[in-house]
Amino acid sequence: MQATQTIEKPLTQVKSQKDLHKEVDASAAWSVSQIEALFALPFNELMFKAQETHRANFPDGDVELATLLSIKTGGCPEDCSYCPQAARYDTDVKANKLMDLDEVLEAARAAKAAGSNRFCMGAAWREPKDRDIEKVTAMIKGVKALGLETCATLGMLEANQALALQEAGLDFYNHNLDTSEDFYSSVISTRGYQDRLDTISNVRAAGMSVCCGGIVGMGESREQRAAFLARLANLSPYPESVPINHLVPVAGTPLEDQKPLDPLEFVRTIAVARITMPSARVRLSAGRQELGRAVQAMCFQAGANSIFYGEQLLTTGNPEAEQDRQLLAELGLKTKQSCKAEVLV
Ligand code: SAM
Ligand code: DTB
Ligand code: SF4
Repeated sequence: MQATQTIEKPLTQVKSQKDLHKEVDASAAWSVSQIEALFALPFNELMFKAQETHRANFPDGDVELATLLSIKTGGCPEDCSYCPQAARYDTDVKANKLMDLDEVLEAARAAKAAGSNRFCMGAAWREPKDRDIEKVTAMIKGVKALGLETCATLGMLEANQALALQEAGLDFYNHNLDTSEDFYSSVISTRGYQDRLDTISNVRAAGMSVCCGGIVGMGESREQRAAFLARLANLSPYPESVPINHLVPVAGTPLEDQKPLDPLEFVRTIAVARITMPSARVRLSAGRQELGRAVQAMCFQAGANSIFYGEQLLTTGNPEAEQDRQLLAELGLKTKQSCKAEVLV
């Protein structure tokens, strides 16, 4: 049984990110009711706690820039209700084959030139075949050699596939829990929650960092949002990167008419993610265009310290890079320094 943690847990002193991550993880365990209690705090109280946690864990206060590239778009056999890439929904997305290595590297070079820290390659697969893994490992090696952090999101992974990606130099694997376990079955039926947890544990066992978050605003209750964050925060250790997507309701998907979540509830969700996963990079992900500048500014105050950067997510739009640079500059936010180029052996 996991130990519980009070909301009043004292802040950890400033230490290296790696130490903090291990230390916090050892004692972290959140009940759904504790997380609901955070959600229920007066707004300013919640924001204050989130800021305190953020400052104690990220003294540099920088924002990470991650650029996405859809290396294999559309035609996916899964039925995720939010996703424009599912073959069964009549959306504007056309299915494409896996991109060539050269095209991927060209996009990665452009991302690097625009100041990106991380390059994340996404594929609309239920799970990759072994021959896909071979092609993606060449991409990972090439992107890594440019001096970018690498991330991939290719669907479910077997242990040997995770190992092959890690050996190629993959730093992060993105695989989302997406929502709470009890809401999950109303969103996706073609694979289960446990399948997701199994992939995450294969990624960990292979020695890669985990990028795992989800989507809010799909019609879930606050309690279900709290349960979703509890699952993330209680992963042992909790993910190093936590993308929080706001649903982008795409025409043709079952969620096309979903009413948007109250923006303040979205900001609360970011704050609660920051408090419960103090040393994780909390990424303001899909849906930023719809949020607008003021809500995004509140999200940064609430502890978001990463964004998807570049005018395209996978198939939907994102703010222009220049617009984001201006927003960050206006808010006086620094961007994370890019990691150094690595020499391929
Ligand atoms: N096929 C792989 C998978 O499902 O893991 C990787 C790509 S999938 C598009 C990655 C994530 O994008 C999903 O888990 C979901 O959280 C997010 N996503 C997809 N469509 C979205 C939408 N319309 N709005 C917000 N987030 C979305
Ligand atoms: C994540 O959590 N969000 C990104 C990334 N991981 C792969 C994807 C967002 C996709 C939004 C819809 C689209 O552009 O197709
Ligand atoms: Fe396929 Fe991933 Fe979209 Fe689900 S979220 S339909 S698995 S591409």
